[in-house]
Amino acid sequence: MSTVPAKPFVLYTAGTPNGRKVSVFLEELRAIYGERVDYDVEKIDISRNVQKEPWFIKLNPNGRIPVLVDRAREDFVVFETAAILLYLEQHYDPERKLGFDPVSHPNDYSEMLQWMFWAHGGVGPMQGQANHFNRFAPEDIPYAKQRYILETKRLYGVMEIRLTDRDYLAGPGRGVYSAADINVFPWINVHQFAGIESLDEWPSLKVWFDRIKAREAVQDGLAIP
Ligand SMILES: N[C@@H](CCC(=O)N[C@@H](CS)C(=O)NCC(=O)O)C(=O)O
Repeated sequence: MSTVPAKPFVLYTAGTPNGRKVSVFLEELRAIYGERVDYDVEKIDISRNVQKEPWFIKLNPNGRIPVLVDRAREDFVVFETAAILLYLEQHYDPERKLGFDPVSHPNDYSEMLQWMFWAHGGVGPMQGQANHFNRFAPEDIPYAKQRYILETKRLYGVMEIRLTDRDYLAGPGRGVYSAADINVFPWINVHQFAGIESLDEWPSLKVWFDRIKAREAVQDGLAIP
């Protein structure tokens, strides 16, 4: 009797921007490398706090999605989205199609890290707080609502500056599509949820957004879970 080999990864995730950073990246990898980077999806119901249950805390002490388990590397566990993308890039993108080699292209690699760290400490948490105070907070706090929306818009303006004469955030010339773009795209994708009606204020960001959104792998990644 033949057994079906397990897929190399398990992705514990939910339908949120952070979850989708990883599913988009995995779908982009799958479009290049096929079954070698296939993955099982375990949907975590964050509305029921499944991510705070003891079994999940063993995977990620921070109690948040997403988490990637790499069956092909002795069930190595990775949490924090930017760290997951960089891990996948290091081990599963030998052709460096979604990133840059730190040894042969150190400046491009540094630019990619700069934009990933910037988004990880900026757009993600600020837009997340804008969502919280505008949609979920048990009391109405106008100062907090205003502060996080304004900060999110300021950060969109930072991307606008960078993208004015470029197609992508990192890399030579007009830039090259990479983990730096995938790391922030799912947040821009839900700008309306945060109360930002349109991207018209940031025309270069809008062109970048439309270009990435049109990619088939991005559409596939956004559909998970
Ligand atoms: N810095 C973390 C943030 C992860 C995060 O905030 N995940 C959210 C969903 S987008 C979550 O799990 N929320 C549920 C909770 O905080 O309990 C990362 O990049 O992985």
